[in-house]
Amino acid sequence: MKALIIGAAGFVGGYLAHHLKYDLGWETVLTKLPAENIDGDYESHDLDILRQEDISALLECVKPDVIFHLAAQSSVALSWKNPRLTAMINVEGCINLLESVRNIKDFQPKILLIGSGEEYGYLPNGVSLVSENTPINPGNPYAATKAAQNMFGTLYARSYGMDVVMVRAFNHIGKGQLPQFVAADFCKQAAEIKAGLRENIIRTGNLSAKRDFTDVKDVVRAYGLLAQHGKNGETYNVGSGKSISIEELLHKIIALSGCDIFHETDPARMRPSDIPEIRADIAKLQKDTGWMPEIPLSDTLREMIDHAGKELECND
Ligand code: A2R
Repeated sequence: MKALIIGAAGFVGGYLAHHLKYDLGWETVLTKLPAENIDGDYESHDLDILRQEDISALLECVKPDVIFHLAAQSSVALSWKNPRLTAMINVEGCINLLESVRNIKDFQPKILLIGSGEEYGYLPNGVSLVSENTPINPGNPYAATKAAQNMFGTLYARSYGMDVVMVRAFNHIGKGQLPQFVAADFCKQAAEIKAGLRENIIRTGNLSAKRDFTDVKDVVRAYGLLAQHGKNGETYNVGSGKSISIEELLHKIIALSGCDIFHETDPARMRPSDIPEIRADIAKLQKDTGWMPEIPLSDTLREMIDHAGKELECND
């Protein structure tokens, strides 16, 4: 099996590349933006997904069996500041990929379009567990673009018979994640306190929201299984199926740090219009692939705190 990961220099790409090459034994080719770097022993190509002719040339040359489309503007905050850029990368970029595949004769790769649990957005009253059939109601520009990506994928599968599978990934966490995401932010702050670099107060946003967290290594295993067993034109939630409050997450991180840590609300970290609770119904994913999350949350958080501590030592 030959896989191509588009947008492999981001947070998920490294984990997915490692899983495909070393756990599944697949030939694994990566793309990155020219200014980005990729660690490890992989064939890699520079690619900007806004340049359709470059996507077509690369596909003609690599001819992958499976394409994982990770390239994105993935920051919700930046999507508010620059919705046009977000739409260009996330929607136009995806159309460029779908059109490139469609225009190559006798070429029928499986395409995994990686979207987000954010697509569900505001939920009907009393609903927190969302299946793929729950109506989507995006609450920010990033989510709107990912919803559009999902619709284009579904359309191309139905209308052109292309083998496209859509994913809605819920919060995935692991070492190496940028501190703009809540778990990585708290782990970094805890590591700084542990190292004596700051007062023992973690600054937080809204603590009452409940979210569905999964280790990124479990998430990429789901992507590998969906590439093999995901059904053409279908959307799959990828998450743990459980939710925990950000407050509970914070207390786990504090306990794992082994330090006496207090917390304080920081208005700059409060997000407007938060959705109180969301968790993924993963029955469809489990039925079609047999996937189950395996890594306990506390193992992931411990690894993240240790990694953040090591990074502080390296930056010394
Ligand atoms: O924005 P950068 O410089 O971090 O680069 C990102 C890259 N990217 C692009 N690649 C090709 N052509 C473009 N025009 C373009 N613009 C941005 O895609 C980054 O290296 C990669 C996406 O990685 P992350 O932002 O770290 O996302 P992550 O966490 O790996 O998530 C993978 C996928 C994304 O589609 C998310 O929206 C979804 O999973 O949840």
